[in-house]
Amino acid sequence: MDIKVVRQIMEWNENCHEELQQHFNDKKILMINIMGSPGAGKTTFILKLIEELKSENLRVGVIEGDIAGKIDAEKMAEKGIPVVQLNTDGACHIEAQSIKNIVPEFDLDDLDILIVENIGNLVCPAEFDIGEHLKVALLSIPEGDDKVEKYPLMFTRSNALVLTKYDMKDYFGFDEERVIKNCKAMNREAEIFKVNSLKGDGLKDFICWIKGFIIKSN
Ligand SMILES: Nc1nc2c(ncn2[C@@H]2O[C@H](COP(=O)(O)OP(=O)(O)OP(=O)(O)O)[C@@H](O)[C@H]2O)c(=O)[nH]1
Ligand SMILES: [Mg+2]
Ligand SMILES: [Zn+2]
Repeated sequence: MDIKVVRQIMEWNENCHEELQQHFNDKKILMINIMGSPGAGKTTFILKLIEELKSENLRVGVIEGDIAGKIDAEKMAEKGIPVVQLNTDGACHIEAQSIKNIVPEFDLDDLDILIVENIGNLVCPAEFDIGEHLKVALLSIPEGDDKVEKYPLMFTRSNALVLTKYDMKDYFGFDEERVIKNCKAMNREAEIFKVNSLKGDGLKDFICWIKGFIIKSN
């Protein structure tokens, strides 16, 4: 399968977040922006999530954001998932204009959900709205239980915090209460999920939550 690769060019001023969101509403697409550090488990989470969503007849497309290469897009394509690779050539976040440029590559009438895997970075992806309905921050257990305090914007602006690699919890002395307390203190509405993406444990709760946002066709 040939993977379309699009480059992000940072020469615009227009913020088309609201226009994009309206377009997704018109097309009845739920758009989810997945963020987190390099290696937090974003791709593994998305792959397992889509596997489970498929069994519920929900159709998902993916935009894979990476500074370079198409390793993650290839993983999606292998599973027959409609995917476009966005390469930022060094930029450490995705902007709305890039999403606007890429959206025509998808047949939105054939999708229910569009997922963006943002650049691996706990800092500036949180600053940019990219047409999404939901921002989801992934924090993996091995990264440590102080990250919510050290990178507050990510956890303040996200609708959900997913603790990934939850199967590793006993090996890293991870103080889950500390993380939840700090996250809730800065973002009372944040949903919190605990997931092992290798096996899918904990994904059901996440799916149940996003289903509340799926825009029904009729
Ligand atoms: N034990 C365990 N390992 C996991 C889990 N999720 C991901 N991993 C592993 O963590 C590593 C990184 O996972 P990726 O899904 O590639 O992480 P990513 O956030 O997409 O990484 P970048 O795209 O490079 O930022 C891989 O070796 C995965 O197999 C999990 O729930 N449990
Ligand atoms: Mg990835
Ligand atoms: Zn950046």
